Amino acid sequence: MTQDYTKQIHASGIDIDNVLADYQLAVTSRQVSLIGRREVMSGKAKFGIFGDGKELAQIAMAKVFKKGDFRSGYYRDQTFMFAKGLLTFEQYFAQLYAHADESADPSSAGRQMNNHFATRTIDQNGKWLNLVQMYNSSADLSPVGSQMPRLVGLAYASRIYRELEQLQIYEQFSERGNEIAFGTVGNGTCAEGMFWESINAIGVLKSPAIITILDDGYGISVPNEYALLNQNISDLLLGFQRQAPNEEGYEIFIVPGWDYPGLLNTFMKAEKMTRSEHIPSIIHVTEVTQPQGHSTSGSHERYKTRKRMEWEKEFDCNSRFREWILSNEISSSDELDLIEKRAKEDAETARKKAWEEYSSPIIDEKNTLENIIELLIGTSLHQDKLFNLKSEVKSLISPYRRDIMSYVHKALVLTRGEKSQARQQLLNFNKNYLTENQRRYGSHLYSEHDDSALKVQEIDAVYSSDSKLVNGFEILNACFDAALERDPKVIIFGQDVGLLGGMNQALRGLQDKYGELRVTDTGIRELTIVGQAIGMAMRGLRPIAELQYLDYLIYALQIMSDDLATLRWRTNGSQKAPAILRTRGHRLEGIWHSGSQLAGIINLVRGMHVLVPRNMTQAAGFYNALLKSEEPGLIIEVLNGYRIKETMPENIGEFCLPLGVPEIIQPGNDVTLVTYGAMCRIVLEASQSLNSVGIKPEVIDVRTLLPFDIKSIILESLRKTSRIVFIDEDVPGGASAYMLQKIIDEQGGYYWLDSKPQTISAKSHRPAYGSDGDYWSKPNKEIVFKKVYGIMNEVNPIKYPDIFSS
Ligand SMILES: Cc1ncc(C[n+]2csc(CCOP(=O)(O)OP(=O)(O)O)c2C)c(N)n1
Repeated sequence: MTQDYTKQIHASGIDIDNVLADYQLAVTSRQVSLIGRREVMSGKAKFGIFGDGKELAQIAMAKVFKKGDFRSGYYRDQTFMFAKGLLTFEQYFAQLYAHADESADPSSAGRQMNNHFATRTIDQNGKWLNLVQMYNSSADLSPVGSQMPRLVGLAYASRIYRELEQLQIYEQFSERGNEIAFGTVGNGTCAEGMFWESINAIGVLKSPAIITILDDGYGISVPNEYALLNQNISDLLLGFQRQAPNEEGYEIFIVPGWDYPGLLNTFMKAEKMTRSEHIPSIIHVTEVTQPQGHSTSGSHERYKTRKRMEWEKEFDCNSRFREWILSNEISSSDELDLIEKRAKEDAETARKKAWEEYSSPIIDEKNTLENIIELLIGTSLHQDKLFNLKSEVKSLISPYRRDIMSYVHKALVLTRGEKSQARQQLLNFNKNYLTENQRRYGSHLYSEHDDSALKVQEIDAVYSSDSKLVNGFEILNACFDAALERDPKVIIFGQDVGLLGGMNQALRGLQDKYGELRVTDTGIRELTIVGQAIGMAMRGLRPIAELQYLDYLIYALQIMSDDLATLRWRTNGSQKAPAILRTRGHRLEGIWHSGSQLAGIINLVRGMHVLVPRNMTQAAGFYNALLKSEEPGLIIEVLNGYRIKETMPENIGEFCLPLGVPEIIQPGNDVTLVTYGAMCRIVLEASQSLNSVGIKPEVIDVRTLLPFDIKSIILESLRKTSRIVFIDEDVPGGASAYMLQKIIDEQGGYYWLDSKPQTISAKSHRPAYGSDGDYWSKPNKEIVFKKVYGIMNEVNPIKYPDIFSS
């Protein structure tokens, strides 16, 4: 059997001489796992999760992973990362220690916990690198299964690049779609819905993915019998298996995780077929072990039987590998002992170096503070207390920066009211330290480069005497037509967008004009529609993904929040995914067609732009702006605006609206009314009624919730009116409270107030069905009138006598 494998390996071109190098890697990777756990237990790191027991499968995967390929994996993949040269042992430890420096932890600069990997796809200026010349790893996530939705897009991008002739010129992103997207996932995670949705989507999209399921029988302490029907994931997946070579579906492979030649052979077979024919594969790696248990948060002796523990020892992949090498006489036990010894030394050397590099700059900072306190002692009235403070600082052995900050704070409080050169030094240290650390942990939430949506130049819409009055949807239709024409990387997809042209006809005729791959229908799978967009955008495409209604966006909110919104930040600005999400909401009928859960959304997707245009022309201006930038954004169109007439701009494909700049849609002096989206129309109507009783509100459309009023236009208005009301259709305390906080607290609006700031929102319950249900659930023009009139009545009861209670 073994001899057969060996022959096959020879026949397939894999160099058997690499076996010892593989062994060395496997045992060194094991060593760093062991040391990693020890470091956590000794308190030098917060938490550790490791790839022990999974070494061989990852070595096999690494052998077939080529330049241009993408990994979308999970926290067990350290051996793969080592094997491809994407991670050094030192970097592995640096991440464990949370070394907040990109040169030490290139995956996240200390922002992500250990074993969360990423490789740079953009340069220091935010520009795309040549992805086909690199091994690529999309940035990992902790929520299990979340690597799957974007895998859909990473794989589908290869199909798009292969089949769309116009894309052949983008050589930095793809070599004719030859790239494979490699997913890795644990067996426990296969009980997640997003796993199944992604598997189905990849199959339907005929995309070149290889999904490796590392099956160690447990998800933390829960064995497969509680998680998977029949306890066997490859059995469950049989329905996805293609029945004949020319049929659709997956090729499914099963191989034990301790079988080195078997793994090499399986990955080779899968890779060959997937790469050349774009047939997705699933590799179920069985009989995998977890020698140190799940993570540092518990010990597996508590939930594994003695029998299982013995079995895990016997089937440990590294021990089996050693036996295989010896039985095939590839090496001697002396030589293997030597390799193991070297592995220990290498791992220990890397640990030591990583710790020194992590701790020495912090020690330097501590020393600087000590020196400043020493100087303060010479000049302060509180010498004794400062002396004690200095001793405390000195005694910090492995300080965190938070300790240093805390002592700076104490010293500043102690020396309050004093003036000296030493205190000035302390103040400077404080200021610089705050700035440095805010940057260290807070930079790159949004783009800081030329691809920022905030840097897109505003271009006015141009109209002429010939400009036509058309339905709102026709404006969008022309905008998307221009975008598809302009940039072959623009790909639009979602439910009913292809053949039907969208539920609201904004894409009518565009599939006919640009073909099925540019404007495409998808299944009903909001989560993976967004995942598809994320993965495609990570590979340089410009997806516009449609979610049919705002209410259904909640299905995708997890991945928007955890993956798309955090990507740039969690990689410290080394990856981006400029995906545009499109949906519609605000007002129609019923619970699930009129939701406006904006606070929920904007609180969860910091890192994305959230735009809420009041009409389709504004929406078009925002699509154009986002497409000129390379940042992710969500545009929420107004559901009942598609048939309202608007004038078609002459430059529909070019004009751009600025983000973060509200628009005064009705000037006035008495009270500032701040709103957005569909509420603009209602507030304008209320405003007309208010005009009739002598009140002139200034109505402002905020237009974008993220970013929010970066030019303080609302504050300017408030300075004039001294009164303000925030109005929207979210629940009480929702996005209206967000707007209030921005202006009153953040921008200091409280200073200009002569009346209590107020909010008008929908009711706490969900919107009821029908016109009456809508009226009694959402804010209407009478409510707006009443509230604003009430404010003016309080100001001047003679001029504005009470209407509603007496
Ligand atoms: C969505 C989510 N739920 C729970 C967790 C906590 N958690 C972390 S790892 C893990 C077990 C995953 O098991 P499996 O997929 O078999 O992978 P393994 O760790 O065994 O390799 C769980 C439940 C999580 N990270 N994400």
